[in-house]
Amino acid sequence: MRVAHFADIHLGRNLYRFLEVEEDIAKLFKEYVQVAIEERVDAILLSGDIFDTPRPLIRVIHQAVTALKPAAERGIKIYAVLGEHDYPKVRDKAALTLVPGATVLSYEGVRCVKQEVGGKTYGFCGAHKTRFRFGERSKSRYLSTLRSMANEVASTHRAVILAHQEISQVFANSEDSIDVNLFPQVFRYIALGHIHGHREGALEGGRVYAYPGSLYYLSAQEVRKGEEKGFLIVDLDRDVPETHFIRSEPRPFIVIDEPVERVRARIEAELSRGNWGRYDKPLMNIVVRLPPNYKDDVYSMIEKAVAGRALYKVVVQRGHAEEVPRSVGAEVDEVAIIASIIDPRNPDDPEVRKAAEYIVRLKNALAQQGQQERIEELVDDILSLKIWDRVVKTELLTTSLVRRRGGRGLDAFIGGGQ
Ligand SMILES: [Mn+2]
Repeated sequence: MRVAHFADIHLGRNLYRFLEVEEDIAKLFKEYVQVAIEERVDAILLSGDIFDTPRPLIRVIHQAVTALKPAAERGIKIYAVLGEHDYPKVRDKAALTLVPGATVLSYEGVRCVKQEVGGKTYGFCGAHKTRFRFGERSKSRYLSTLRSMANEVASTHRAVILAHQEISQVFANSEDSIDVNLFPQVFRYIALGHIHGHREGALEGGRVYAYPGSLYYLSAQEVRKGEEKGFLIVDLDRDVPETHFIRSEPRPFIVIDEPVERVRARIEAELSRGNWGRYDKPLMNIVVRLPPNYKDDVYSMIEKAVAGRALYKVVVQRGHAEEVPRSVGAEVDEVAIIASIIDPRNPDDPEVRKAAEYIVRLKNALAQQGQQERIEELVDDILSLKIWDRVVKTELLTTSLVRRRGGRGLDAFIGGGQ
């Protein structure tokens, strides 16, 4: 049995507000699903973040349906898990459940499904996206879920697990990482999603893990890192699953980062190379460093330099990034101050300190350009902390105790007016 493995398509991505980006992504996805059909795969795996948001526009849902329908009509199964981008933030259905033929695993009850191909049975399980920074408990719960899924498919010829997850082999410094060796042995192919570049590796017991990465450059950061774009065709029947990486053709993306006096020449040099493959123009992220007292209009200078030859975004940085102070002063302990506001009675409680630390990180991220992803992640982190329940309840309890002490009107509410 052969499968196509995609992840992090981010349909509907609104990059620098260029509609072209959304259209490019939809087109590439449809095209590579077609390639998967021609490669005669029996299933398509979607390892999360297929949509850029949990509530995509109708036209974006339509893009997913249009891309995947030809596969479903040929009897190719579609298995998916959700990522942090497309997981509903409120009680709702995931947009992917609207795609005919798609089975979203570990979302509406079904964790594993079996599929017969050529007289053999294959098992496909999907693990829910989980963050581990809130302690060992969540990690052990995750692993026990994986073990019970492994039991469901233990008797199959080959078992595959889909997970939108950070693993320590790839995300060495992330608090949310898990060692992929801990995944049950029964899963011979670990179909991962999350990072936007291609990564894969072999494990003991003839097991393979892989991130196909996204099909398209979804941020300037990915260009700086030189990520490879594409998807995987995987033969599950070999002793060790055999992966074949198919490179996609994303719109060329140029990142320029120059002091203002050099930016013009650099734009010209990049654009005069001018081979954009199937595209009429490249994407460009132009970081311009300005001296603090610079007064001229950089935006119109750049507009003239580009002259309609690129889809570009300008990021202006005044002074040099290294010189921007990250906090008010080294002697001010911002975390301690915020912790004492969150919970005046237990400012040293580790959970309170952690909440304060995330709030400081969020403040720093807000002070920088281009930290959109990081900001969203931090807001999620802060909201998922358990202390809010306790802190907010304590506050209410205090208020109602004070209230009972008597007084009238507003006095009653604020505590008896003594
Ligand atoms: Mn992700």
